[in-house]
Amino acid sequence: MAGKSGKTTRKTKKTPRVMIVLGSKSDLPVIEGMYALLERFGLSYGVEVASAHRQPQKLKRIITASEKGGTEIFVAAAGMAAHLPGVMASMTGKPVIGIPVASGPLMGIDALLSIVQMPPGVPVATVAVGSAGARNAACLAARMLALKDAKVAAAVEDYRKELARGGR
Ligand code: AIR
Repeated sequence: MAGKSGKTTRKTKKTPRVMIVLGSKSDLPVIEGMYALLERFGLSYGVEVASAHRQPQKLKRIITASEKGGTEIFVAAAGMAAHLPGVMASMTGKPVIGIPVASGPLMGIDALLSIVQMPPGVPVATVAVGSAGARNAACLAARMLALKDAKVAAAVEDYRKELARGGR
């Protein structure tokens, strides 16, 4: 993780169940709220930076290695002409969740439209713009994995109960 360690990769396991890819290091603050949620849901995750436009080969390598290692869900956060989630969805058959980042002068409208308007056959599950979307990406990944994982399902239900009690 960027910050104390100065690194941009954070892994709780060698092959994380959820792989998060960012279009730029500058997107890191947007996904900060994901970590506690993913940990609460008991999901291992990794964070990589690979711009679909600036580093397409690196992106391909990340997808290939993650799939080989058993990653089940990909999350992609990017701003401006945010093609990262869509390009990732073209490279993998696993679910891809896209987080639009409000990084440019259009304040995320550009990223939202770039991510949500995928052509038929290549889906990206688009969540809200910014940090709310990042948190929902963590929740959505957990709900997907909960379908086949009772422990994750219990953690998701526990979180929902907390929300119902007024938590957020
Ligand atoms: N971006 C990077 N490569 C392609 C795109 N769309 C996005 C990043 C970031 C924004 O452009 O996801 O939100 C600005 O990136 P940077 O690196 O200039 O700060």
